[in-house]
Amino acid sequence: MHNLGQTRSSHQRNHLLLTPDTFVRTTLPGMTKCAGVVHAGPAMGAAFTQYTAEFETGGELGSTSAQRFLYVLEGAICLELQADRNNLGRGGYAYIPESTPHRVSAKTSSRITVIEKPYRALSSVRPPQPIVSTEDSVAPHPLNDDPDLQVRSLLPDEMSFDFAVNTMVYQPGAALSQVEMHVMEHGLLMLEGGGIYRLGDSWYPVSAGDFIWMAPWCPQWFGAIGKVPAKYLIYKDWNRHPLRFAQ
Ligand code: UGY
Ligand code: MN
Repeated sequence: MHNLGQTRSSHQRNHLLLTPDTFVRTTLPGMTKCAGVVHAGPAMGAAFTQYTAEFETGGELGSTSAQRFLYVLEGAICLELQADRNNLGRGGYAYIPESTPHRVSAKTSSRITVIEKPYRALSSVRPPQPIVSTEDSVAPHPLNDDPDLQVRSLLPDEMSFDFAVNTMVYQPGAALSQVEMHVMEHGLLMLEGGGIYRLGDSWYPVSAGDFIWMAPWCPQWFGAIGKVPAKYLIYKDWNRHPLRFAQ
């Protein structure tokens, strides 16, 4: 079915909205019984890549030498890491440091989101260790004292990490308290509900399944609309000096 060239997807200088009707599947090196939808990467100016991997039962992800974060959207996967076999279901996640051998396979038909980024080491700080956990085990905290906007930080707030991944849950009607403009870039996957996202000088209706990339300093604001909470998973680079080669 076609829709006469209409879509909510939009690619602008400082942001990208990708809606599921425009997703194109591809196979990345090493994937078996698995397809990838690449949402963000260096080809458009991002310093990280994010893709959704869609597995058939028994499917596998390829390897990477970059640090990798994965979050299970649907189904169940097995992560083999440092002699452990970790079973992760919906809401399970893992952080795998750079150059750490591991294997990701699907126990059933599954979807996960994957973030990969070359690590920016600091001479004064040891690189992070692997993390395997579940979102449920992370305590939420309100953003700017707003009890209707709860954030879960999936990675520890430590200098060794050069990026953060959080989930944010907005009760219906809740909104960011300011238009944010900051040096960090974002990769954002809408997980539940919807609302209006301001990106640059445009306001977009967004809902579960949509992906957004925000370049550094892209003006951004979100308000949740509807009768159910809106939830998204959001990546940002941080804890590093803005001069690329400075410590
Ligand atoms: O962490 C953040 O910068 C977050 N508050 N941004 C966003 O939700 N667009
Ligand atoms: Mn932000």
